Amino acid sequence: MEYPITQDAGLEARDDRLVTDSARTDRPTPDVDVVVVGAGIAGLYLAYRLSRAGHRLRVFEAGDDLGGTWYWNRYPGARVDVPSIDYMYSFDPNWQRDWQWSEKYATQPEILRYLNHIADKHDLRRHITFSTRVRQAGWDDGASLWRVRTDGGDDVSARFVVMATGCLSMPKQAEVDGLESFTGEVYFTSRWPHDPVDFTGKRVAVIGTGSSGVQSIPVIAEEAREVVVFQRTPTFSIPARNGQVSPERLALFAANEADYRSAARMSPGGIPMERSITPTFSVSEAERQQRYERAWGIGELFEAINVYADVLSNPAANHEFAEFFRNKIRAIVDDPQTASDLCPTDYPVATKRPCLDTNYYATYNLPHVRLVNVRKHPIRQITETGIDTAHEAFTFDAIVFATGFDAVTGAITAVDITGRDDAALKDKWADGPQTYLGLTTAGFPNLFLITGPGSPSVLSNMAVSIEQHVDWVLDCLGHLRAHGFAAIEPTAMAEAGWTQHVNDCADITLFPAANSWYMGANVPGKPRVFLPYPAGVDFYRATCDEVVARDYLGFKLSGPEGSMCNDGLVRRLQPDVEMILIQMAAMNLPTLDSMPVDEARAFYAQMSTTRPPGPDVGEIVDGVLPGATGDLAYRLYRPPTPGPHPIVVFFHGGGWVVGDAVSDDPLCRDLCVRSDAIVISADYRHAPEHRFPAAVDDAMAAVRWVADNAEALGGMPGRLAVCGWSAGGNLAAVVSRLTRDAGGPHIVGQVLLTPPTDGDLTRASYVENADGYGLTTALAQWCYDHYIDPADRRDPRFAPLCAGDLSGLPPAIVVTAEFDPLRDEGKAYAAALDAAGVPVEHVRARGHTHQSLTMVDVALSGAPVRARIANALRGFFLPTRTPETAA
Ligand code: NA7
Repeated sequence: MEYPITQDAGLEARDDRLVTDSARTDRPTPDVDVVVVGAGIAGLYLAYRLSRAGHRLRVFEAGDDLGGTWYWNRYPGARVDVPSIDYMYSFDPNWQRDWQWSEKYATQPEILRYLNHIADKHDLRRHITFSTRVRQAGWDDGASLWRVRTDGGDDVSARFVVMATGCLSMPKQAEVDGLESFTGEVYFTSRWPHDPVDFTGKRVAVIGTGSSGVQSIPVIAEEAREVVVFQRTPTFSIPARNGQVSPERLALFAANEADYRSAARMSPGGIPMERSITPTFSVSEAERQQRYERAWGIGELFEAINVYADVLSNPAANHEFAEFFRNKIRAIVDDPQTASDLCPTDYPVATKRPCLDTNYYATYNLPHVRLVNVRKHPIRQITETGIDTAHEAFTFDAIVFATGFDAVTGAITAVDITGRDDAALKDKWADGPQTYLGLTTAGFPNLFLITGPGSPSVLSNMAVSIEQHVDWVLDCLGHLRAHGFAAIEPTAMAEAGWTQHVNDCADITLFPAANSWYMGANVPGKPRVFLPYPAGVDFYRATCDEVVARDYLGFKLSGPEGSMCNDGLVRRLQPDVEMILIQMAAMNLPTLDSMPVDEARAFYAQMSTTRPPGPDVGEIVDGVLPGATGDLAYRLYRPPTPGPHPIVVFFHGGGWVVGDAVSDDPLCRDLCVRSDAIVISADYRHAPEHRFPAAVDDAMAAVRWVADNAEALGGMPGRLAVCGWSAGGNLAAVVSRLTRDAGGPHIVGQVLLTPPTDGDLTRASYVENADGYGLTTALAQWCYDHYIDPADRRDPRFAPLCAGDLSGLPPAIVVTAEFDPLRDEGKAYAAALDAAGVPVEHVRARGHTHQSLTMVDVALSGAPVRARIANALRGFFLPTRTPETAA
């Protein structure tokens, strides 16, 4: 179906009056406007908002009563792991008059009482059908409505379906043989009986040491005669330090609740808290240890994860923090072997859900509590009387499964949902969920997922994320009504873009390194895909709001009177690059082209002092080499491996005007270590004092000198490549051709990182990226004007793209960045090399800017591109490419 780009002329905007669908259309009137699946925190808030907005609704709930997660998870010790005061609805500002939390972390019964209180206070039960599971929901395209069937025999049509099914509500199967033969008691933490369970005097097995195990084990151990914990993966847990609600927090809250809630909405995790921007190793070890101790002492998960900015991205930072945890475990647990088994070592801290506990580790010091490491002693089977491992037969009166959930997607795909053309959602998601904003999925019109995959959900305070999603859905329904649309659905492009963006966000973190339920890794056969959105509640909310502000960007809206589609991608930059640009914009720095040259150079040098240094190399040597007219500084980076090494002559960026031999220091270190080659960053004379072709002459002189002195420098003669970024990339390309024409020195390969190749300012990339991505078109123009006269700009020593013959040039890797004014000329040069028969690899760096690929340890998304550069260099240096064999 074709959708016009703009709204149909016949559709004038209407006000927000409630107009039923039947008033607008001769299509069948559905039984209700909205079916909601689930009556947990999300379902209750939906019932509240939908009913007050005049929508006819039905809520189906499989449980016999409301509460969702808090209805089912009644195991001993079950508590929320976000402070109670943050884990509640914000829509009812009068709550303080009729509700008080008794503890910092409320127990399951107290939370359930709170939810019942809310339901009663706002008369929500009348919308809910209990003890009824939705089995099937099928989209009827002709009638433009959903047909929903339940196990109670209901057959209900609805314009919209909202899945409020929760992220941790579909329990995992037991996955152990022989359970049916066990004659004792069997419990699942996720389906705990309503009547009290008495373990007094009993021998109890607990399988699983996630949050449910960590919370329940100490409480079970208070009663039981013997407790044996079967642990597959140890967990990182910090003491909850539960008690009274903190008076400071209450005071903050009481002072201005609206501000407090608003700060939560604009925070990274849904709890008022500043995002840490301090990298771990930017402060002293003593300070770091103090900071870790403080986090351990506060007893709040978000505080702990937020100690430093790079805990979830820098392996070394993560390792140090993990070691702090392991030391705590070793200090608490008496038996060294048990302590060792309890220490997680095979995944980075916080990449599996960390836990909050009360006496968890100390429980293992009790004489009747024992830990079995099932990685060493796998469970073979459950028997009539207990559990057999490969080495031991245990006898139990009760077995408790705390084995977790088919998280985030399990409860959604458990319903047989079919969309357009009877396509099943389960099939569509067979290789992993695809959503737009975690709220909607293409091919399934009018289906909303509350805290679905691709939204912050389980990485955030669920109460805040649920409200945000429900509010967004309500606004959307209001918009559809007001504008006469009956259906909304994301486009394939928007969905693919969002799925890519979520993966991009995950890929710059350590999350994918763990076999966690965030990755779907806990369920046999489930695709390994990172499920939640990790960039934060604040960024996520801003994105959802932006989609609306841009006329429902990425959605098709349709109705009897017409349709509209404003297709596009809401996030195109790499997430870390976007964050850097936001921070730079907030600093409101002057632009180089607004300054006199000397000031620009000083400013450029000053900016370089605040960046991370890049990786350690074996040795750094500063020296001078003879340039075309005088000495030039160089810096040599030697790999830590034994030499001799191949050599890369590197030319720095800076528009021929700013920069020097050390201004691309982190990039050169990175290249050196990754490619295992000596990198010699050679300076050249700068404009405007020394205009074109001074820089070219110096670059040629540097390459000749390095080739002549390769052995003395520790290099391998004949294994010489050139590399440059920006203006330096231009010089590397120019030198490659000039050395070809001069018959030497022989260059085995050229690395051109976002190079100018003809400076044609009329290209589309100069127009599209004129502002906003660091290098502006005005700044590029400023550089060209300082460097070269307009009359010389077709000289191939400035414009390699204008060289008549590119054949026989060294093999090349050309990197272009999507949001770079220079993108199109780099692309054109790669194509020209290819056309001339030069082996060329063109890397299109998606979501990157002119500069971001050089930001080592800052824009982490650039690392895979630099890895490809290093890989290309290693290829250039293979013996088959040396002068003897190249001919
Ligand atoms: P989790 O966090 O998924 O924990 C489940 C635990 O059960 C975990 O230690 C699993 O080990 C273990 N497990 C799962 N299957 C098996 C089998 N077959 N054999 C042995 N051990 C097994 O679920 P929870 O209910 O504790 O917590 C869920 C969330 O609720 C929690 O994160 C909070 O957000 C609230 P594994 O790690 O998979 O090796």
